[in-house]
Amino acid sequence: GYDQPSCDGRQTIVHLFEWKWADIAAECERFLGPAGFCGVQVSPPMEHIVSAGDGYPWWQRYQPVSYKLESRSGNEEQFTDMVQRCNAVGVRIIVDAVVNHMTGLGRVGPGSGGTDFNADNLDFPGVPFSSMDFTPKDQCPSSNGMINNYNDPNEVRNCYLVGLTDLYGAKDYVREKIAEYFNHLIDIGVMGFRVDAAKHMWPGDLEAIQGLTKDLSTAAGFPSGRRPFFFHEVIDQGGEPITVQEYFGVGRTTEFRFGKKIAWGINSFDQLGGVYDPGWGMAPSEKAVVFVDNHDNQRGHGGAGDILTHKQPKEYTMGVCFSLAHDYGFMRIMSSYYFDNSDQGPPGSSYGGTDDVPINGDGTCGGGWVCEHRWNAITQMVKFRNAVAGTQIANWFQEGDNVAFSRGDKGFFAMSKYGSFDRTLQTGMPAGTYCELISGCANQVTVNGDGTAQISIHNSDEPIFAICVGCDG
Ligand code: QV4
Ligand code: CA
Repeated sequence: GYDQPSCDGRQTIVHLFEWKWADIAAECERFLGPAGFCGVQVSPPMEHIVSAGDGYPWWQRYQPVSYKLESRSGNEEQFTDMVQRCNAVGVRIIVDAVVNHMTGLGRVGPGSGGTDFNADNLDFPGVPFSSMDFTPKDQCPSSNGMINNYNDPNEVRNCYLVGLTDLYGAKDYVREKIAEYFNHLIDIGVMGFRVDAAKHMWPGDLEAIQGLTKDLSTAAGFPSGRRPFFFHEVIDQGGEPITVQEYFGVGRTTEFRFGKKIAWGINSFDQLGGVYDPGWGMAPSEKAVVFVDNHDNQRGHGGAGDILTHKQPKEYTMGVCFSLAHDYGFMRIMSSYYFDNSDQGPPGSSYGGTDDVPINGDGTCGGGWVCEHRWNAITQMVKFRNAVAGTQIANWFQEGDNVAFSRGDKGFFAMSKYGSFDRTLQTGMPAGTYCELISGCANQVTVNGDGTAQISIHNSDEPIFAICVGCDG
């Protein structure tokens, strides 16, 4: 079904936000493949607006001009090369699909691929879309045509989101053009799609569009009959009529409440036991995509507030590592660039381009790229999550600022807020000597015949402990 990623059981994807295709290809080969990542969520690959007046912001790329693969990250040839090289090392590509709308009103061409357009005339010849392909005004209940009232689903789905020209998803031609875009990407070899602004699309329209998509490409190494993976960006924090549950028939949904729960739990460890809160309407594990932060809420856009980011490295490390150790949802890691203001594009965007991602001798990134996915503890916990896949949390322990639990009999995780912990705990694991992952196996841990082990944490930057069956660092 649409909710199953196809990456040989690997458990984590990383959003390489604003990276160029050539850099992603290199990162798959030199890092993500060996580290056991399932895939990469890439920035929207279609032609987008170019806005010098706004300082070439990152959000240019959420205003589609056409479905030509000509973006700030590269052209179609570079995109195809990336997909092939990542696939070859078992790392799959997930495309950020912006199909609720085209550009904002007032925008005119040319776009990043040189295509002309005029948003106020609803004229996008690069697809082509014309005025008949946008949601008719009489379907939008708001007085100014914009979304103002999130309590009215008709308004949320039929009006313009921040002035973005809204595609009429009920129309066969629009569905076919979107499916054609998806099928082009499937033919190139991608594994799936993050559907941007899915809350602003009718689930029935998504079902129809997805129904027109091909199975994944066997030439790209996917088993025959495999459906593309779909997850839908629906910001549901409770309190609005549109819920994630409406989208379960068309794949997974983004679970924004998880990131908030993690932030609260890192602040106060006694709340960590309830990070999955079905009583709050959170999606069940097999329907949720989870993340500590995303490209919006890390900079105060959609769903911001009470969110941990790379700006608090220690708390962020704890939040991401706890999430990776947990058994809830399908996990996405954010990989960011440093920024001073919330519109600022990636390194190099001040001149309209994007800089390469340089890798330092110690494996960290330079050039203004944060590369959270390369932070030691986070990288190690990606391996842990693969090793314990399919098991559930057991042997829960929480006391003050310390927490620990096992994943079935496959792994044991512990975290101590102030980096100082010594305790004998039941690990639920088979007797033996294990490599402690965060120390890179500098520390060896003995699990006794009765499953107990001495758990020690003495590290204030990465106050985390992890062992797992079959993990040798
Ligand atoms: C401006 C005015 C409007 C006016 C309009 C038209 O503010 O009042 O009507 O011009 O004249 C940018 C600007 C925004 C501008 C708009 C249109 O920030 O000021 O409107 O462009 O030109 C990203 C950014 C937005 C950005 C958008 C398009 O976050 O700021 O808007 O890209 O470039 C809700 C949704 C959720 C959404 C979240 C941000 O439910 O779906 O808001 N999240 C996704 C993406 C997000 C992206 C979009 C949706 C839109 O994750 O990154 O928005 O594709 O919660
Ligand atoms: Ca819409």
